[in-house]
Amino acid sequence: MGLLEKYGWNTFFEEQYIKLNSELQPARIIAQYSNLYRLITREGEMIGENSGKIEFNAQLQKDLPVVGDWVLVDIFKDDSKAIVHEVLPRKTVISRQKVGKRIEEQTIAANTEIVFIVSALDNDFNLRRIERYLTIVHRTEMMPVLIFNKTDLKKSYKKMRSEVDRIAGKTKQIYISVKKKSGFEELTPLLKKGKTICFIGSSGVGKSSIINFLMGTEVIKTAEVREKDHKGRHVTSSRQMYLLPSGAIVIDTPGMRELGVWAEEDDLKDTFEDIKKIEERCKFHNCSHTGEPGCAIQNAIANNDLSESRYNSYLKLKKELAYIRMKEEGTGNTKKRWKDRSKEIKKWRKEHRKR
Ligand SMILES: Nc1nc2c(ncn2[C@@H]2O[C@H](COP(=O)(O)OP(=O)(O)O)[C@@H](O)[C@H]2O)c(=O)[nH]1
Ligand SMILES: [Mg+2]
Ligand SMILES: [Zn+2]
Repeated sequence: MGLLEKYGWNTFFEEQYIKLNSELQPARIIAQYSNLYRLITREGEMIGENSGKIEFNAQLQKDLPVVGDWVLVDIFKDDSKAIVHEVLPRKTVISRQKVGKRIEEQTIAANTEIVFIVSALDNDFNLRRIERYLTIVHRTEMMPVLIFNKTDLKKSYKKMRSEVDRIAGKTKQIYISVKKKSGFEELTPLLKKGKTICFIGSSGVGKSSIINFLMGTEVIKTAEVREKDHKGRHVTSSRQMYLLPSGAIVIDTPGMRELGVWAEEDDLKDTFEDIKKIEERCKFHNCSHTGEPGCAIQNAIANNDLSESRYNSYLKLKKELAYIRMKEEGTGNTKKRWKDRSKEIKKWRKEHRKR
């Protein structure tokens, strides 16, 4: 098996590549730094950077390569360096909403099959946040799995588990403790050779600890490749891919303090399947659930079949997503974007001349 195949290269990407009839070589982005990448080529691991053209043509962050992407590169053998010229079409991509005022999609990782949404059974445990994570995964073709770490902190997590049961729908739940090395018999069957799994979740829930445990060594603390940034300080990549002994490929991502959901209203139907079902039973087809007679939602809340906080969470997300859509459709936005983008390109060029 070649190196690329080990890192998930398959017929889907092979076909895209053949169609392009390119002289460039395929490579996978395995780590991202501010201006550089680490990538796997047929000839081994290399440092890579974007060509000026790819930077110039990218109008938005989502047009640029991200961890997990398959790209086409030109290799300079002497210094094991590669120039990224093109991104192959993505099979899947997981995105969030960019932090900041501007409404923009921010890609987290590309070409992954499964997403582990990691939470911890500590004071930070939050059902509403889990609903947000589920929504960004439901938007994609990927399979979400809910991982609950730090079971060792609770004498019993029965109550938490029953709360999760009420929001998880069909999504698989796995309860583990890295500290006690327990619960992994449920998780390991998912770590299939050649399949890519992305870990997401708040900072501190144990994503990196789980990956270290699965790797069998402390890769994340000890093997972080450091790149000098232009100020001479050391920076470490926060998005990085690891090849597990099982042959599965995992992507560690930095914790997100606040998750901006990037989705469409329609994506909520998977996260809130229960609410959608209840709504169908309202007497009036266009019921607003705010006091109409025969309202199934209000009835369900009164009977405690539906928790009010879950319903409010649904309404809040719906509002947020409607806002994103409105902003996206707003004219003038694209022009402004283009202006911001050319500023970024100028900055990028300046930095590159320095090096
Ligand atoms: N009690 C307990 N602590 C854990 C467990 N797994 C990880 N931790 C601790 O949680 C903290 C955050 O872990 P880390 O892997 O850095 O989280 P990340 O930010 O999601 O990558 C560290 O201090 C870990 O030692 C566990 O199963 N039980
Ligand atoms: Mg981490
Ligand atoms: Zn109703």
